[in-house]
Amino acid sequence: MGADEAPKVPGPQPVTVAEHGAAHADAQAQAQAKSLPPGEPGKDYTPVVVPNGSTLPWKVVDGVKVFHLTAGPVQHEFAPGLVGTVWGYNGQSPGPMLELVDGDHIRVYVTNRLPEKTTVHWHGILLPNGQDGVSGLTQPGIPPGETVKYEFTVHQQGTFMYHPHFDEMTQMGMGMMGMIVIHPRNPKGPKVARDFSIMLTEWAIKAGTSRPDTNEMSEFNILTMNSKAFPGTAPLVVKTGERVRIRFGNLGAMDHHPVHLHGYQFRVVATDGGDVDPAGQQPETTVLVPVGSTRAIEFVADAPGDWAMHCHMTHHVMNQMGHGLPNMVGVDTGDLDEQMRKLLPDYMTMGPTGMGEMAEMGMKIPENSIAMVGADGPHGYIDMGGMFTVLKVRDGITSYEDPGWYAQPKGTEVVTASPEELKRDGIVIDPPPAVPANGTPSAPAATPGAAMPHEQHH
Ligand SMILES: [Cu+2]
Repeated sequence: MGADEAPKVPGPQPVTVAEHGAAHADAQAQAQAKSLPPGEPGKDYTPVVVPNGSTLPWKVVDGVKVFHLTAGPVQHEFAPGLVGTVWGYNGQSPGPMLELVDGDHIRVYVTNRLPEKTTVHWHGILLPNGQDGVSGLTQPGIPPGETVKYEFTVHQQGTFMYHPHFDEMTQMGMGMMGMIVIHPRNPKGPKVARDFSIMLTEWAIKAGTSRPDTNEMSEFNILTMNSKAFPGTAPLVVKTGERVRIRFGNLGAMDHHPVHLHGYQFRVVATDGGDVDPAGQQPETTVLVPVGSTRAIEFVADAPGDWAMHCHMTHHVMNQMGHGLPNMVGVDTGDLDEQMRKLLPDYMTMGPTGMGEMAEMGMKIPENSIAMVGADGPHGYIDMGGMFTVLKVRDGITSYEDPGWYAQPKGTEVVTASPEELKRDGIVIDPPPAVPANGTPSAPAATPGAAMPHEQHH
C-alpha cells in the first residue's frame, strides 16, 4: 500500500499520512529484524517423520527461509488398487509439511495451477492479518496461473496446518491440506527421538470412479492418514526405549477422529493452541482429534511389538466396499447364492455371518477400487482398512526401514485352549444351539454364564 493510499487514523494522537505510510513500509523489515537466524535440522531440531509424505524443501536467501507451494491436480494412490484424481500441493496430498523453528522469518510463494482461485490459510499461526489467507476478507483469491508471496515471522511453536480458504468444501474435499511443525528454539523437557506427523481426512469416491465427490456430506468411504488408507499406510518404526511424539491434524469435512493406540498409555502434550501444562496432561489411550485441530501425544516406547493405531470409529477402518450395503447379518440365505450363481457366476451375498471374511475371500470388486478392508498379516488376514496403521517397536534396530512383522516370544502367543486347560480352570463349553451358524436361535439358549459359578462374577 503506497503512502498516499493510507487512510487517516482517527484517535487521540493521529499519525500523519507520511508517518503512517512509513510505518507500514517498515513493518516487514521490523518483523524480520525481530526474527532469528534460520533454524537448522540436526542442530536446532530432530526432523519430523511424515509417513507416506514429505517435508517441503527450502533455501535461505538473506536470512529468510524461502518456500514454494504449487496448488494443482494430482494422481494419488490411496492404497494399492485405487488411484484418485485429487488436488494437492507440489504433486502430493497432503501437501508437503512445512518444518520451521520459532523465530524463523519465512517467505512462501504460492502458485495456483487449479482451474479456480485459491488461497493458503495458515491455520493456528499468529501472523499479521494481511497474511491470514482468507479469500475476500484478507486478500483477493489467487487466480489460476498466478503466484503470490506470503511473508511473516513465526513466534510460537507446535503443530499447525495449512489449507485453502476459497471454496473450502471443494478444495479440502479434493485433498488440499498440509501440516506445519514449528520447533522450539530452545527445547525443554525430555528429548523426543521419533517425531511423526499424520494428517487425518476423509473422501467420498464411489467404487469404480476416481474423483472425490466433494458435495458429499455424510457418506465418506475413504478414511485416510496422510491420504493413505490401510494397507497403503506406512508403519511407524521405533526402537524400544525411545521417546515418541505423534502429531495429528484433522482437516476432514465432517468427522472427528478418536485415534486409539494399542499397548501404551500416552499423554496429550499439545494442541494447536499450545503446550498442555504437564499438570493438565491427562493420561489417555485414545486421543480425539476434532476437525480443524491438531493434537500431539507422547510416550516412551518400552514395549516391543506390532501395535495397531487406528481411528476407533468402526466405519473409519473400512474401505470403499464396506459402506452402503444391506444388513444381512443373521439372515438365513439358504441356497440363494447357489441359485444366483446360475445367473451371476461371481455372486456372493454380503455378510450373512458378518463382514470379516468377505474381503479375505477375494470378492469381485470394480476396477480402480479397494475392497472393504484388509491385507495379509503374520497370523492371517488383517480385516482393517481406512485409518489404520501399525506402530512397530523393535529392540536394538539400527535402521528405521520397515522391519517386517513382529516375532512374538514363545509362550506369549494366543493358542487354542487345550482340554486339560479347560478342565483345570473349570470352563464348561455348552454345545452350540441347534440352528444354522448364521441364524438366531429360535428357542432361548442355555442360561448365559451357567458354566461359571456366580461368585466369580464380582
Ligand atoms: Cu475416524
